[in-house]
Amino acid sequence: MLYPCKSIAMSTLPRLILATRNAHKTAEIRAMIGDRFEVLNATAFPDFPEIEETGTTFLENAQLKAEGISCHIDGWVLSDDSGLEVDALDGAPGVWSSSYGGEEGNHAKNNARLLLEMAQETERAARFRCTMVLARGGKAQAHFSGTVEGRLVEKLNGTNGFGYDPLFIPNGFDLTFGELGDEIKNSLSHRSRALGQVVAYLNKQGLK
Ligand code: ITT
Repeated sequence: MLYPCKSIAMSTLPRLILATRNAHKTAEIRAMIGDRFEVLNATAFPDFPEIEETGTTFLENAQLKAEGISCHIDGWVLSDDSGLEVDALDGAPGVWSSSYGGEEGNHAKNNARLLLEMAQETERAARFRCTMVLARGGKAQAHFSGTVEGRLVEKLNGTNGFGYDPLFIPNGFDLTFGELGDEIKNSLSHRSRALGQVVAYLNKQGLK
């Protein structure tokens, strides 16, 4: 008697390991390249260490994360260090975007502090920046960067995305990333611009 084949939970796509536990970054990256790569993040590997972000630039932190994870697994590892730079605040919160409100990863507190710091400011220009590092065998192989310019609004608008998205309007639009939604964000974000270069690089290495 013949039995129907069981579906096997294994992907035939090339694997890309993200050196992050941030579910939002992972979801965005997966939405952008999940049809071309099997995208896993550090939560799939409970033995991976926590990497301390002791750098003072996006590139330093991205390199620490990519190399720190890549020495524990074969294959390509991709890190993402990103943040918001505000002109009126001399580039703050920048590299310290995720703890700006005093508590690591607390987006409500980060946004509350940003609103407070910007309350009297008329100069509202800001940008998101993303630096990605690809590592293999514990060594960084290449780095990539993407930015999206825009301006800050005076109150939270929208619930899409994460982090500072409800406060940021990208140039050319009148709505925040929080209102525009994933599809538009992923078509022009700092992350998508860096990721486009990552994919081109991996394709050149024969990974398609
Ligand atoms: P990993 O280090 O594990 O990747 P993380 O959340 O600590 O995760 P970062 O150190 O790169 O990541 O800090 C990113 C912070 O920058 C994030 O917490 C947000 O506050 C902000 N940020 C980055 N990209 C963003 C985006 O697309 N939209 C809104 N805020 C963003």
